[in-house]
Amino acid sequence: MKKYLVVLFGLGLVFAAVGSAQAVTFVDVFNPVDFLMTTSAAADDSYSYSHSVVSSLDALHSGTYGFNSSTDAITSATLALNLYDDGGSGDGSEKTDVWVGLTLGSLTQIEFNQNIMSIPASYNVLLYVTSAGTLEVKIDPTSGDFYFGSSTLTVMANRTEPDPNEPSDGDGVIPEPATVALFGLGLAGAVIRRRRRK
Ligand SMILES: [Ca+2]
Ligand SMILES: [Ca+2]
Repeated sequence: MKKYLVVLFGLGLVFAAVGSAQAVTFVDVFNPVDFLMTTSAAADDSYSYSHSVVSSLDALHSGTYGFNSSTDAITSATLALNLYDDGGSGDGSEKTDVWVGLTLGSLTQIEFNQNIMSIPASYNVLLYVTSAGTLEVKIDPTSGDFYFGSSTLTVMANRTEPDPNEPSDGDGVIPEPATVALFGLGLAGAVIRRRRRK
């Protein structure tokens, strides 16, 4: 009998874990027509754009959306950039800075004058993706010329579904812990009294 109880208890834990939180993945691909990025001493040669995993921002975006800040806790976020050389003169020295952040006015530099052939497959941007599921990105070329192909933001989160048994507002009565404790004490007292009578 004890064995069965342990097994049932274990199953209960498994179901509780599955029922409370579920891993979900959201992807936003920003894919404009590829364009040449060049360095210019005279003008601002940077290019900025937005990512969101809440819903598609416009026709240049595609992916799997539906991030909900009220149920989803972000566990990881990565940014993958597709930058490639144009095959022109002076090739091999194409370099860029990369900035990310909450708003265009408060960006953090995550790449410094890096050759585009050497940039990582993806950047960890967990610190910079807002709890709202958005990210601003700025690509700022520092040397040579190269193409911007696309940019992909992948966000993983734990989704906690609201408990259907739990009343959403004040119309259901949830016993307070103190009330429950008093009730428990009362039961224990009744059991002891009954035993003493025997
Ligand atoms: Ca080039
Ligand atoms: Ca493209």
